[in-house]
Amino acid sequence: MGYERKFVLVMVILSLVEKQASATKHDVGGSQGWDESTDFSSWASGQTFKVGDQLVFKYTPGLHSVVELGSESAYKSCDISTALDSKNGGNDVVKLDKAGTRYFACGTAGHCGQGMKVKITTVAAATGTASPNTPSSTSSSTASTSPPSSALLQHLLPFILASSLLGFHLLLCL
Ligand SMILES: [Cu+2]
Repeated sequence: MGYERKFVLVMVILSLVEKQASATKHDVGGSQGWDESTDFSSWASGQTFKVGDQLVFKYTPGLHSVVELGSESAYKSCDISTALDSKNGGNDVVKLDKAGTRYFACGTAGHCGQGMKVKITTVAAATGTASPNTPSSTSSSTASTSPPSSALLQHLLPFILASSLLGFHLLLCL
């Protein structure tokens, strides 16, 4: 009975650690944030956006806003009238809940034209060990470029944590 409960506890901890490791918060524009002077296309090209990740737009409220545009053409022409959604809190979180491309621009007059816009392409979350039915030959280049030792460590870490915790619990019981 008692042992079973501990096992459940360990599994809960494991799943929490795994979730923390997979979802990423992306501060849009990096340290410069959501601002006219930031080069968003080069920032975005250095990021990998996965399903479950979040975008965080940080800016001074009133100075800027975040408008989500519905199409590539609206994005290119800075046509804010077709907005799907808009936010103006200054610390706006957007969850990337599915794969695909989304377009964001600033709603302040003139800012989009000055380059204050970003195109986010979200890819399906690479789960690694959680998808054994996926043929390895079709997996993306990102999987092969990451060193196997660090990937292994990343997957072993929760187990090491959990087993040390379990050991500690058993020690207390004895
Ligand atoms: Cu702006």
